[in-house]
Amino acid sequence: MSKQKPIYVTQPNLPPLEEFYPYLQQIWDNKILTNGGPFHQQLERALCEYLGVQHLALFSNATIALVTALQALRVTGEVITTPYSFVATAHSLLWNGIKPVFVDVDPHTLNIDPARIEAAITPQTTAIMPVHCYGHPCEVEAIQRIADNYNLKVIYDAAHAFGVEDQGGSVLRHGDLSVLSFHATKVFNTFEGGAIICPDARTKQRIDHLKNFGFVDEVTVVAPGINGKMSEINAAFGMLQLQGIDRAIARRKEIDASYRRLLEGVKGIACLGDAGEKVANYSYFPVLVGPDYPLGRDALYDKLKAHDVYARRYFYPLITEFPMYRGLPSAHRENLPVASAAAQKILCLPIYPALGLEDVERVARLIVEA
Ligand code: T4K
Repeated sequence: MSKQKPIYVTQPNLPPLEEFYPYLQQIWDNKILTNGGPFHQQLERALCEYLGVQHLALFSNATIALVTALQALRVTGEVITTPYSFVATAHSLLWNGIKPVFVDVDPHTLNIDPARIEAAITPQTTAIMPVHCYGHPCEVEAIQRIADNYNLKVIYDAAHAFGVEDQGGSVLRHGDLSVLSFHATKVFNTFEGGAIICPDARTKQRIDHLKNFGFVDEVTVVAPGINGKMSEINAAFGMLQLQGIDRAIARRKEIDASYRRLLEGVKGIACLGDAGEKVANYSYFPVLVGPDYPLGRDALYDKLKAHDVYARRYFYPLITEFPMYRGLPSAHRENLPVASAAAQKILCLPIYPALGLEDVERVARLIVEA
């Protein structure tokens, strides 16, 4: 067994601790710890500018943001979504008493296949919740056409899509709302955190009320809101993180290129391509382990682990395999052949700014020498 340092699928990007002290000092000085304080306001403005979006509401995490986004648009009944995601996507529907209806994904992007959406629409359908999986944009125009034809809302789970742009600008401008995650494992992290991106000030105001118990002022509560607020510590850290974000994404891009070079031509290993985005964020490095590869996907996962390389099988099992979903008619594997096959083949390799070229070579060598 190797004695090398462990390499995890990701490692949060952390600036030198001393750089955070002045931010903490400011919080200690003004004693505003939460409830839309100065750092919260600053970070909302700074992120709108960085991402090129109009309105953004910060949250304590993306899961609460998804739950709130559905509340904000008063989504009910059935929502069409993808089984190929982190379980929080579908959980946000169950927390709202909404029935998820799963449709299969596109084999090239592993995002929801728009060609499958129409057949899943029923009189109860009120919305579509696609996921920009691995930060690769969905077929936003096709999805919007269907939504317009059937008068459906579109809420994007954009947890992976920080900073991603298509030809027209931020991918976050599509649909009615988009939700970002700033979890420790994400491209841009605030330890825990998230945000809803919305197109107009009125919707942002409703979201701001919903994330603060429904309070409008000291004595007025307009909705059964939740506590979804981001604290000042997280927001301050976000301000600091933003300074290094371009460097962090550039470093991810180099790692992505190194993997592609080192794994090129390895029989049975297919690196997932992009989805035609103009600016990518390289948030994950997914490979598909095919039948031509000498080892099965799980054997490769175990081999890497035995050498202290902790790749992850995002997204295996499919959401539809979990007990609270598997009884749904749309969760049957025959309904989801592409997603089911991908879940058996997928392996996400380590990618994060501090991963050195020698580490990338070490991971690639283990795969090449199977
Ligand atoms: N929608 C989508 C599409 C998502 O992918 C997610 C989250 C959400 C919604 C919900 O967003 P949040 O509510 O979380 O904001 C991780 C994350 O916990 C989760 O945020 C993420 N997706 C999911 C894809 O991955 P796990 O269970 O794999 O995390 P964990 O703790 O095993 O971490 C993976 C590796 O990262 C560890 O082996 C080591 C490293 N790590 C992790 C943490 C937490 C660190 O080095 N430091 C850390 O602090 O779910």
